[in-house]
Amino acid sequence: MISEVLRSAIDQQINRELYSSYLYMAAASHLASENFPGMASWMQTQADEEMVHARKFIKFVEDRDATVSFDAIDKPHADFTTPLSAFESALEHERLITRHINDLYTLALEQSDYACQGLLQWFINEQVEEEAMVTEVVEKLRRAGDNGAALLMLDRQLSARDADGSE
Ligand code: OFO
Repeated sequence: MISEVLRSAIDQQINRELYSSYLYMAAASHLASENFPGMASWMQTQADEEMVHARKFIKFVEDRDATVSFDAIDKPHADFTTPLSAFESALEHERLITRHINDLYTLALEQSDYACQGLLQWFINEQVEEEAMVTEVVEKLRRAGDNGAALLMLDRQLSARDADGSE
């Protein structure tokens, strides 16, 4: 069994993971319409990963003999005006997710839920990777600035992202 307070906090995190997927899908669609197919593909891969994250939490709740309570997913709020602002929004979002994962871990400690701590350790490591990955793209985009050739090269490079996040 899982405590009610922890189950409810995981429900909220499931909603955040689904929102993350929605946000990355919106960014992918916007970048595709701006003719950055590589960046769009990168964002779509991330949207798919976020669904995997949501499913990981869902399965955990089910395995603990509890039921997930699904809530409405917010409209994605982010600045997609330029590739740089889209990736900066993604970075800001990942930092927020990291804070929520850390808070969940603190709660799992307070509840002495060792299984949940194990699950969350995976997410803690995942957040380190995700923040590093998005930071790298943001820095490359800042360096590219308005240079069209550099942006096209970066777009081609980002199209090579594998499902595991590596390029
Ligand atoms: Fe972006 O890692 Fe899940 O939310």
